[in-house]
Formats: sequence, C-alpha cells, structure tokens
Amino acid sequence: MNRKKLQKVAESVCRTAKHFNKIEVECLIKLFHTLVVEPSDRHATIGLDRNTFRNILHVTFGMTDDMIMDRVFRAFDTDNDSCVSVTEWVEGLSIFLRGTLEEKMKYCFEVYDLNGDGYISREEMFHMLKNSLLKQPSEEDPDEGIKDLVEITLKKMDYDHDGKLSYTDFEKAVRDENLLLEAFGPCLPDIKVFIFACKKIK
Ligand SMILES: [Ca+2]
Ligand SMILES: [Ca+2]
Repeated sequence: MNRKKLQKVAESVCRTAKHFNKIEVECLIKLFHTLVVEPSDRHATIGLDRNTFRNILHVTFGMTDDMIMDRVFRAFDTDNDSCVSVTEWVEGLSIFLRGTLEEKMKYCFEVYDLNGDGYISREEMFHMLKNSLLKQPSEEDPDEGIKDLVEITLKKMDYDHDGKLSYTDFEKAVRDENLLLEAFGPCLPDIKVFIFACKKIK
C-alpha cells in the first residue's frame, strides 16, 4: 500500500475509531496488511476470515478459549459478512485496547451472550465457566462445583431475579465491582503482548 492510499484509509478510519490518533491508526492498518492474506482477485474484499482472526487472538493476545474467540470475532465483524475489514479491525481494537468502561461492558456482554438473544443464561454461564476454570482432578463431580458457581454468580449479578442476566443486570454488577467485567472468561487482551507486536512492524 502506498503512502497516499494509507493516509486516505487512515483518515476515514480515524473518524470512527475514537481512541487512536492518526499515527496509531496508520500503524494498525499496516499491521492489518501484514496479517491479511491478499486475495488473488484484486476487487475482492480484503479482510480477516474467522480462522485467521482466531489465530491472531491466540498468538498475539494469548487467548485460548475457542468459544470466546468465536464470539470476539462476531463482535468485531459488525456488518456480519464473516470477515473483519480494515475499518472493523481498527474500530474493534479501539474498544478492545482503549475502550471506556461503558464500551468494554457492551463488548463483554456481547461476547458472553453466546446465542445473541440479549441475555446471559444459566446454560451460557455454565459453558463459559466450565471452559475457563481449570479442572480439579480430585473433585468427584466437577459439574456440581460449576453449577454452584453459576448460582453464586446469579445471586450477585441478577438484580431483577429472573434467572438470567440482562445487560442492565450486567452493567449494574460491573459498575459495582469492576472485576466482574470478565466474570465469564478473559475476552480482553493482554496489552503488553500487543505493544510488542506493534513495535515489531514499525
Ligand atoms: Ca465484516
Ligand atoms: Ca443468551
């Protein structure tokens, strides 16, 4: 990509990715182009498909949970075309790396609401906690322990007592105790790893 084109793309992306300055946006666009596989047809949309994106989450951000990584992909792919475009990439990272608490709450809720119905259900909590907790080999029935944990979590976060978490419940609980933001598994990056990746391409 030549300098002029890079600047043009950066300018347009800057308008929506609020938390980065222009130099950072340019760096992220360059990074995007080192990660993306250029299609043979030059008119095809250039983007990161699910597998490439999951690989980046794994290698660059140290994520391991397949279910969570799939949801992170969905959160980045805002127009739902199964590919993360350069704009979606920078906008997503703007929240992922620098988002306000509000933006991060919305993002985490979207990730944790596995079926996208607007609620985090008992079953969804169970799946995520089972995946994110290390198995204790000594425990006779590890599922029982996770079920207990789901009930404890509901008791703490389900303010309107309907047995599932709405965004309002989630927001209230996280505002009260910020650590609950990633209650159901890590879905925000390890910043140090990322800064290293950015420095390498400069
Ligand atoms: Ca997309
Ligand atoms: Ca749900």
